[in-house]
Amino acid sequence: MEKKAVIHLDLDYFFAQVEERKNPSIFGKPVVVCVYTNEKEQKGAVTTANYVARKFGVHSGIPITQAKKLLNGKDAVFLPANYELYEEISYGIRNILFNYSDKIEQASIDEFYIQVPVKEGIHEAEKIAVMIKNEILKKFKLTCSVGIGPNKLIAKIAAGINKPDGLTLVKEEQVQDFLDPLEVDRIPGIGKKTKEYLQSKGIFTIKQLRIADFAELAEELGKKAAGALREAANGIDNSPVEEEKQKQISRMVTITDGAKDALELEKTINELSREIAEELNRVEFVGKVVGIQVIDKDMKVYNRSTTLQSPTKDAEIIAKTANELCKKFFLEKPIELRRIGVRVEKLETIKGQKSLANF
Ligand code: DCP
Ligand code: CA
Ligand code: CA
Repeated sequence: MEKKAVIHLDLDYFFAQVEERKNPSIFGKPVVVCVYTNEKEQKGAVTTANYVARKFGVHSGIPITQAKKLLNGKDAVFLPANYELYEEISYGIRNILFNYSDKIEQASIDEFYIQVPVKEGIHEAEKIAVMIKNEILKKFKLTCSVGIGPNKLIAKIAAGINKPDGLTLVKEEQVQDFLDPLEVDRIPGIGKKTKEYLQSKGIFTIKQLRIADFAELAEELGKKAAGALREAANGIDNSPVEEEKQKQISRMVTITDGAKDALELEKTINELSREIAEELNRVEFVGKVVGIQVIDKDMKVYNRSTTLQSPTKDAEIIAKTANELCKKFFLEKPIELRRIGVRVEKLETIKGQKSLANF
């Protein structure tokens, strides 16, 4: 059987880090990203804060009023959450990951599992993780923390060990030594309540959990929950990286200085469209939505798309639609282009479409 490793990737202080990149003048100050429920009274909750703000006790979920008290006189910056931007960057990062593996599971807006084959050993996965980190840093100027392990559980726990900008590798034979000294709430799913319960039983570390009296835990937590804890404490996790069905096919290129005029850009879009059409033909899919992604010199990402009359895999239709989107975009936003991408989404199988047509 082919050997595999799992990489878990989690962006560091995601919303706040994006805000720092967008506005470098706030770097170094406490930054708090908020969701306001009442704009006037400035009420609401903190979505996240950068590490400078965290030193003063600010963290996700606390009321904004409390954060303001904690940061009183600290020259802190309070910003409203800009979900559209975070989603776009999340989408861009996902696209980067597909260059390294096609087995990708997005676990949240800033978290991904990436399964990679390793023939020679897990160090191959480490190399891939380093390349991914570098590419995300280069393209989005964002740091992330990654964990590499024999399964999703170990990769996820490892990613949380050295934040920010961390990289933690746990080999199969190191799993138990890695887990044993950690506190029980490093195991995903162990929240405050379970932690307190376990502590009341004298169980603080994963090792203590591993050797605890299972019958006693099962009696109080239920057999299923206790069983899950025991498996986790032993580093066992057989859950697969849930590969999403391919939702889109995209191609992207960096624009060199010579290719900035409209004609050059059109040629580039035609070429990308041709590549996408080839891929659609290969996998026997057609798509109903054609989109473009434009990234400007400050890494700002823009997406535009159109729904077609009927699904296609035709290079000319894709190219024509993408070129129209592009022209419209540049009329509305004359930005300095760095990268351009074309994508086809809302994919369906040609077979499925045929049977629909025959119906
Ligand atoms: N988030 C939120 N409300 C929460 C928790 C998180 O809105 N209660 C948002 C803001 C975070 C993003 O989700 O930036 C990712 O959550 P994480 O838990 O991964 O936290 P961060 O990325 O902010 O920080 P860390 O560096 O600890 O991963
Ligand atoms: Ca994060
Ligand atoms: Ca996260």
